[in-house]
Amino acid sequence: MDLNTARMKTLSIILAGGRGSRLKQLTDNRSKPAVPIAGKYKIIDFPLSNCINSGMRRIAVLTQYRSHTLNQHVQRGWNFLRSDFNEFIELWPAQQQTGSDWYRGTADAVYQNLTMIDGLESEYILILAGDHVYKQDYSLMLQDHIESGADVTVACIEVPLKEADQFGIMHVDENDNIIAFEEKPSNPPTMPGKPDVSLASMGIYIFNTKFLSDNLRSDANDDASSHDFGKDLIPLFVGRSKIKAHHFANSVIDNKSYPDEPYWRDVGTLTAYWEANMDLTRLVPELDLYDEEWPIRTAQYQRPAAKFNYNYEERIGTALNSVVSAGCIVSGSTVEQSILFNNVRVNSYSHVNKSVILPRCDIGRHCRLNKVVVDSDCCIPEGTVIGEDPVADAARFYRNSDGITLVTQGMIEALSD
Ligand code: ADQ
Ligand code: ADP
Repeated sequence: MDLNTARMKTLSIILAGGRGSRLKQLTDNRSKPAVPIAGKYKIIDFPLSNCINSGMRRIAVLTQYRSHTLNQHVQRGWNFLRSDFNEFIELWPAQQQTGSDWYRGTADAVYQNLTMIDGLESEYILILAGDHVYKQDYSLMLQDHIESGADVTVACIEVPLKEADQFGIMHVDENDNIIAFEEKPSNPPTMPGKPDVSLASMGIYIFNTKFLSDNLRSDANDDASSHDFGKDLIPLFVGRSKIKAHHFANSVIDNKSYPDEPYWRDVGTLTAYWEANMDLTRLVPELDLYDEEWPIRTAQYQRPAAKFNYNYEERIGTALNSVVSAGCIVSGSTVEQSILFNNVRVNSYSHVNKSVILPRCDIGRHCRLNKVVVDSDCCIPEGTVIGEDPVADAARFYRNSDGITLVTQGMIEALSD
């Protein structure tokens, strides 16, 4: 089968149902894939854009936890495919199709939709997480999968040993057959000859459809299983089925040379989320969002351009090394190494440093913010200082051990109670 036909015979399934509780109050009212990122996007825009750009345009988004804003975003921004060309992006909410359970785990989420999957008669299934920030050409991974004759191919990336306990960790032989796999091991094994590095699963899988559906059906009846790809199914295939690793570096789309691995982030924690946003304020970010060859799309709204009002007497009113989105007004204040999402206001004599300000926030006059993530729709009262006194921050807001403070609307309201 040529690659073009194979792409059209692939169903992409984006797992977008998880809560992402390590993002703390940022996922109180939205699922992790719906968390805003990089100024104008939501995290799910990355796998969705990768699918479109890879020519894999039959996409199901599986939703469950607090899915309202995610559904809204996908409906408003991602409804441009034509079903008469056999292309679609559909939302598949958990709807108790196989009993009274909600999705019990990632594998169960797919299992519960098997009737729909069977109806689509696809040859291959690409399983993606809805919460990773990266650019990848999945068609190159598909090509690899077809050429190797594998039952399942798992995308992998080298990660530092100190982070390896957060991932599924594998061993491969010289032909990239996966010969061992352990989900989130407390004592992760390292790669041969690389004592500081482990080989991690990216949670991205390509399955032959029949192989997947047979295995999901038997997993569903296994009471000992937690019905999760990483915990249950993938380890089970090792030694029994043809399970191959695909190196992420072989399916990135630009030809740059990377000192380490190409850019890929699972923005699972508040620190990782803050860092992924900060990465984009660098002089030359590793993740190039300005690359017209591989556009990252999103739901677009009509908004005016960003505006900067300079106070010539006091010489303030600018943004330095920052990403400022449409609809923002920075007036008589300084924004430094920060990300302002759409429709943010920063008022006079304020200083915003190394911070991530989500949509529609208003930072009052004379505020100082340092290493703060401000959730959407927050009005920061005049004169508020955050990021200078850890004890005061922890008492009013959520402050983590890396010194990053998260501020939400609820926390601001509690201040005036
Ligand atoms: P985790 O990221 O810990 O590990 P998980 O939290 O289960 O895996 O999330 C995977 C994806 O599935 C996420 O996009 C999440 O939103 C979604 N999801 C979770 N529960 C769901 C449910 N009930 N219904 C629908 N969607 C759901 C996985 C692998 C590891 C691998 C890492 C890489 O298990 O082996 O290393 O991904 O990040
Ligand atoms: P500050 O405390 O910085 O003075 P303001 O809320 O008064 O904050 O806004 C500062 C300036 O931003 C206004 O004087 C105006 O020039 C500009 N501004 C505010 N809202 C808008 C808007 N909707 N369209 C255009 N400019 C605006």
